[in-house]
Amino acid sequence: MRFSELMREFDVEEGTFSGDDCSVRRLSDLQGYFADEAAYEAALEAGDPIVYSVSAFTPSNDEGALHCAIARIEPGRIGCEWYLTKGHFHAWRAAAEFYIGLGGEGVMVLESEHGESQMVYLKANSIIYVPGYTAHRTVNTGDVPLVYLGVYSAAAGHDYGAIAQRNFLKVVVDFDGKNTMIDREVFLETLA
Ligand code: PAN
Ligand code: ZN
Repeated sequence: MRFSELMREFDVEEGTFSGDDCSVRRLSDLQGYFADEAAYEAALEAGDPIVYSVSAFTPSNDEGALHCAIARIEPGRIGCEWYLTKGHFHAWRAAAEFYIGLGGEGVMVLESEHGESQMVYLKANSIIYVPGYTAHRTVNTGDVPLVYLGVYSAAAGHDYGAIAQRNFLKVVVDFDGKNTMIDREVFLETLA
């Protein structure tokens, strides 16, 4: 590979690789992902802000190759629930991933195929290992953008289908200023 293909600069503030068009996810792209549907509709009435953006460095698709994404989640909430990514399993279920925090603070929700959940803190100067067979979502629990890198196998692929259908079993919400991960069902009961 040529030198120019081996190196990319990234902008920690913007959360983008230089020379790359980032994919933007607006609130309207996240229909069905937030638990509080009334709060979601009300927020959408007021506008359609960017919730997060992702920029990718994909130097090769050869066997054994790696890809890297840089993402930036804006600060914000829908009801009590913090701004979040859609979340996915890897299409190649066994593919693991490293997440490296660059700025801001948040959490990752990790959920196994059997529905076991964990909340792991993600902030600058921290790294999270997302094992294979694990759905992962990132949540910005701070008041500045959460920026991070994800490093994964080029063969991983993104499978959004399962999460789009049933969503994560847990939600990360701000209850009286405390970040808590609770059962989606329990949270929905508090809204009823
Ligand atoms: C990340 C994610 C990034 C955006 O690079 O793609 O956090 O989240 P969604 O892909 O769920 O919208 C990653 O996990 N790549 O595999
Ligand atoms: Zn991933």
